[in-house]
Amino acid sequence: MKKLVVVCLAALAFSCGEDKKEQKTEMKTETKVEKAAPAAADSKEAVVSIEGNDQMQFNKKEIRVKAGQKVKLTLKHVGKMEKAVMGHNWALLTQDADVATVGNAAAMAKDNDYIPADMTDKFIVHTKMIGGGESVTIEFDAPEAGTYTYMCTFPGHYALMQGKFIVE
Ligand SMILES: [Cu+2]
Repeated sequence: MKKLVVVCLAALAFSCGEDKKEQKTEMKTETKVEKAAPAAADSKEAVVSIEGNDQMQFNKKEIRVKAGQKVKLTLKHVGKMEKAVMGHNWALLTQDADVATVGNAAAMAKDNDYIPADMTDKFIVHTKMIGGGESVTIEFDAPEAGTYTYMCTFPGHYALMQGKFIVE
């Protein structure tokens, strides 16, 4: 009988010790999470978003980034119309490019996603063409400081769908 009581007490003490250990471990984990929480904003990357709609418009006339930044740009087509009728892309032109010249050539380049094959040197970067409800993200290094033009190369869109891309 005495033996049984001793065994029981021992078991009680043991389990009590275990509980304390567990609690300690939990507290440690919490502290760790708190420390790791707020990550510093990364100024090496510029996250840009721009929208195109069924009214043939971009929602921004100007985009500003800093020289040396990596640009992560997302184009979202917030309309409902199909790519074949109201397709949009986002194309960044070199400074020597003429928007109308590129735009008119692009209109004839349906087979190449409306990017004129003989003018690829006028494009710094461009997204693919998307339709309503779609979005596309590209990443590129900001070109050297200066003012550039961006446009949509879908036929007839550049008159309304263009803006300034300013690298500071
Ligand atoms: Cu467009």
